[in-house]
Amino acid sequence: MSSDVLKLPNDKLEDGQVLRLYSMRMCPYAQRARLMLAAKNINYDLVNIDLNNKPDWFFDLNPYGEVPVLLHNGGCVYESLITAEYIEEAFPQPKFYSDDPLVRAREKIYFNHWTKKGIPAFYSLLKVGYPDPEQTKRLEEHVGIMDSFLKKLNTPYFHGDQVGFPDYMIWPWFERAPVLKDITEFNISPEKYPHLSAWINRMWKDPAVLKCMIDPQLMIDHYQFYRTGKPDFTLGAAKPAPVQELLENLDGLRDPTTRDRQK
Ligand SMILES: N[C@@H](CCC(=O)N[C@@H](CS)C(=O)NCC(=O)O)C(=O)O
Repeated sequence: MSSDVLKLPNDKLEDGQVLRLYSMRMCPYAQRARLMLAAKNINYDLVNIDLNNKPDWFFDLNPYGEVPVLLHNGGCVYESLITAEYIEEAFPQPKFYSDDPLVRAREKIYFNHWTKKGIPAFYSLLKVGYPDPEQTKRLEEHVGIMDSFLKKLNTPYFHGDQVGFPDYMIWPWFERAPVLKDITEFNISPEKYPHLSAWINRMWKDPAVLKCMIDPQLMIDHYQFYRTGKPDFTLGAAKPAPVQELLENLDGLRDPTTRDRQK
């Protein structure tokens, strides 16, 4: 699995690989797909896209120009939740969604809440980059709701007694909790969020979580850049990223709105 060679959509898959995922190392949305693939032990071709230099053909795959994008059986799927659901359905064993429609609906409520309310609050605070009281309160509310879901469920995971689909959909942002704490002092303490804290500790023991874990230093470096509006998406690539040079030229950073197609 070589992730530093940019492969075109019609490039042949290597023997033993069944699909290709376009990703970006630090992307939590792409991590949703990576977690599902890891949990199901599926071989795939991982290709990281430099989101500052997207090839034109990438927009043919996903008009939003975002990762993750999954290629399988001549088709193309994007949007992380849809992609993860596709993986669950296309590779049904082992199963990570419940067969019971009511349980499945409830599980969707959990990750839907996190996606619609928690994630925007997470990024608003991260972008401020210091312990802003208003944004902290907003995030506390939604992290609190996630804690109360688990409390009401009274099971170790959002999926029940075992890790499952909702857990993997929510996890990537909680893996980033230490970075958020580092930058904004937002703390998911066991005193304030006992159920969620216990879930985080359990999730850290999951083999798929460990397999998809992002180097914490890489994550810290990424989010420092992220706050400047000009993240370096090649951090951690086989070729060393020019971190020092970028840091020295912060004033000259391109406006993030110009992040677009490769010329
Ligand atoms: N709603 C999308 C969001 C995906 C997303 O925002 N991905 C980011 C990377 S973490 C991206 O590709 N951004 C494009 C860019 O920065 O130009 C999903 O769930 O897949």
